[in-house]
Amino acid sequence: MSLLRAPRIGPALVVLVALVAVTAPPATSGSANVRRYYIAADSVRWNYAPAGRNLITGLPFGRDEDTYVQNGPDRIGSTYLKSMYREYTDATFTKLKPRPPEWEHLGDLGPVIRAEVGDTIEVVFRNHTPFPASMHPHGVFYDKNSEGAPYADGTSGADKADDGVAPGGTYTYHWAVPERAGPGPADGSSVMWMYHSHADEAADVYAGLMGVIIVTRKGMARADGSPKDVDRELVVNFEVDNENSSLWADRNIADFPGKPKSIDKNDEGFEESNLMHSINGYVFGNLPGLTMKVGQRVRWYVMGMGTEVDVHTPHWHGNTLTVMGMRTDVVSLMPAQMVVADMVPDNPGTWLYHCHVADHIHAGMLSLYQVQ
Ligand SMILES: [Cu+2]
Repeated sequence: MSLLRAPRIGPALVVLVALVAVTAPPATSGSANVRRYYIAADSVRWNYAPAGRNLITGLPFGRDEDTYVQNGPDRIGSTYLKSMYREYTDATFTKLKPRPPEWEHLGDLGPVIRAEVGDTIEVVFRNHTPFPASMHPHGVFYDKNSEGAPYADGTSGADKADDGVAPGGTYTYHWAVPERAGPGPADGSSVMWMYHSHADEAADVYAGLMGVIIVTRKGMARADGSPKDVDRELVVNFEVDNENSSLWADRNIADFPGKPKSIDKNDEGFEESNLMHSINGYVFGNLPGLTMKVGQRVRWYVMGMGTEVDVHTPHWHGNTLTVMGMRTDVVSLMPAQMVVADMVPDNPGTWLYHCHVADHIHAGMLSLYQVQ
């Protein structure tokens, strides 16, 4: 069932969504496939802290955390209307593909799009939100009619149709996956590229329109596109979601605070309360599903997004990783930077995984991962 398709978003709509996006098996499998996905931008009601408590401390939220998660007369709290990419079963866009348990941790990210070098990716995109939206991929090969970004690039007519798909509209993006979109000489068997809406780039991304493409080296992919030499894949995005700059900002103010008319949008305290220091759309340990087993070959695809405050240093407790052949337990992320880190966990337990920037720790950019 498509939950929130109407451009008009009322309280009813808000009842919706357990986010159920999905990673799909491709329409076909084998070598040189066309991998087809049906992805919509949906209007979703998203809770950054669904557990309602701080799962890092194990305690109820205190005053400092309340800044970000407590609803009130002049505070939105932890739940916001957002736009998110979600995968459907076919071109009717009536049935969401269930998101499998291993991808539960994707949170507010869209479905993982997969390809092996040599494949072509085809995305049938429908915009169910009340704002223009697009799909702009990094890394893969696209013509001007599949770039998903409006600017003065000398194109016109049909080459502009991808730039921003109108509410209710549908557009099909074609992305080729040549050698240069796959792993380079120093990479492992797969690389990750982000995709995001670029109709109104920053506001679209803050609204929630972001996901990843994983490209596997030719000859190294299973039928579903995943790398043969990896047992567990995890995708993680560190971002200060600035809800003040989201497409939905005015709508969130109108819908959630007790006294929306008393809100001064430029009030510093109000602005701070809408800076959601999140990992895949979760704060204070609420991100579920970062699970693995001792001895598994685990690949972490890590990225950042946002603005100048989005300098993040994800740090894994308990285990170490290699990045481009070098050992570490911290990686560096600037906005839109993508890093692939491999781990073979030897240390079972529940471990902290958090941004090491002090200010971001206090604001909730923390999660847990489990090694069984
Ligand atoms: Cu950070």
